[in-house]
Amino acid sequence: VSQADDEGSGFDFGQYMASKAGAVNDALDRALPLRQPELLLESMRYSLLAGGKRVRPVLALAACELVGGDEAAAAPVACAVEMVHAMSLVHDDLPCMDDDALRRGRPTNHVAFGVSTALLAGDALLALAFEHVARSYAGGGVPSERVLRAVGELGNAVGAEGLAAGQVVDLASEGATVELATLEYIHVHKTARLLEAAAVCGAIVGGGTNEEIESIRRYARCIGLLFQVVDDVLDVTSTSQQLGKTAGKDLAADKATYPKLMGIDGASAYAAELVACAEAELDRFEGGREAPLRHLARFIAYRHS
Ligand code: GRG
Repeated sequence: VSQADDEGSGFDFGQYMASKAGAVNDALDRALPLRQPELLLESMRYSLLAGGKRVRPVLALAACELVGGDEAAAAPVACAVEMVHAMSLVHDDLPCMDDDALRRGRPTNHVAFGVSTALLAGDALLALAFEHVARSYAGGGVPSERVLRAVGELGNAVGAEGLAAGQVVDLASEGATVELATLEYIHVHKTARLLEAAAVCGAIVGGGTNEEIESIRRYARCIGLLFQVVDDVLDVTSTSQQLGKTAGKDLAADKATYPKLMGIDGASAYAAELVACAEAELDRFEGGREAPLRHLARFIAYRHS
């Protein structure tokens, strides 16, 4: 996707992301202090506090502010979504799943701590996500109907209609001929669903109307898919640049990707369509509050790595 002219908007997205991600990192650190049993807690902290762009929690905070809520109201759901994300990466890397040795430039959790500890750390992070929400909102401030609705949203995004569903279909598709509809199903569930839940939970606790919440849901689903389409295109174009030829590693690899099923031009056109759809959902919001989410969509579309 080629870069739109973004100059003169007066919004510093890099600064916005850095400051929100910093606040999220501090909140996550406080939510998971090192205690006994140290091996388990170290393993959980290793994956939760090991960097990462923090796109999902920032999405929750930005969606909350977009509907007029206070950022502090969304902090617990923002942390919970990142805990779920961290656990999904730990489990995704396990030998029985993708069997990866590196994540964010470091040994994966099971390489550092062993498979059984990594499995338990993932389980404990998932449990902590819901415990953290329950405890943080117990003091009041956010109406309990909103909290309950957010918990339902997050649970749905994790389970048999969300991440777990996407993962099981992905694993079952290995080595098989994958059609576009199946590829889309995998990415809607594995990647887009948690981004969607992050934004929707933020909008729910921020007091958005149902119409606002559903606009934000559609926006987030578009950027979730966009994330994956751009990733697939970059895999091909960065490899082809390195090799000085048009066929990149993913076109040859035994894995379905958007460029493989739609061609590079088709996948690039699809990415352009997704960023336009995402931005169109923000048009109903006025007053500049939508700037962070607009810039986030563009950041995902126009990144180079
Ligand atoms: C949820 C019960 C339950 C089990 C997990 C393993 C699994 C089921 C699902 C896999 C989900 C998965 C790993 C999807 C890929 C998501 C994705 C695009 C990860 C990369 O996200 P970034 O770029 O990563 O935001 P950083 O490192 O920046 O956080």
